[in-house]
Amino acid sequence: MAVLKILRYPDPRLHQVAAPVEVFDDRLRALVRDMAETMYAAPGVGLAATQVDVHQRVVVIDVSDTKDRLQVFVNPRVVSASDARKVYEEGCLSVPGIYEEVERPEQVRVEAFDEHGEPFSIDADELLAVCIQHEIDHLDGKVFVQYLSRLKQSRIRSRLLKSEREAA
Ligand code: GNR
Ligand code: NI
Repeated sequence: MAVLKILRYPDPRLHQVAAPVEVFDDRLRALVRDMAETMYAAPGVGLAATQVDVHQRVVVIDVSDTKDRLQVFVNPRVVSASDARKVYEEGCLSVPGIYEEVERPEQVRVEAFDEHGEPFSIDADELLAVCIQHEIDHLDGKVFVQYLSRLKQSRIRSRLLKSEREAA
């Protein structure tokens, strides 16, 4: 088990598109365990493999208050989305200290595989719906700040580069 290092925006590796998982082996399950440990340590409600510089389509989520309901999504796909949209104030472990409103479909149906290769489908709403869409975006190389205006994106980029310099 290990807590992995989380890439920070504007690291260009956050924009790599992750490849589908083809083999459901112990290596995948070790990655899932390390990602869960990293998410709980952060703490966060979700983590995409892209954020730990592994460019495979793996996501972990736990939106429970008790932090004992890990959900694993391998090769997740949104197969349908509600017409209704909802604005939610999002944050991201790769964009620390920044919280901004993003509008997304309120409900989504997601198909995925678990870490043993078993397919499943879920209807997500509320925070889970926000989170799974946010995580699938990471797998596609997209960070939530890309929904904001270019001015806001450039301010966020400058702020994070400055805090990186000050931390060095
Ligand atoms: O911990 C997280 N909280 C969060 C809050 C609102 C919308 C999305 C998220 S996901 C985030 C963890 C993260 O960065 N996942 O990629
Ligand atoms: Ni994120």
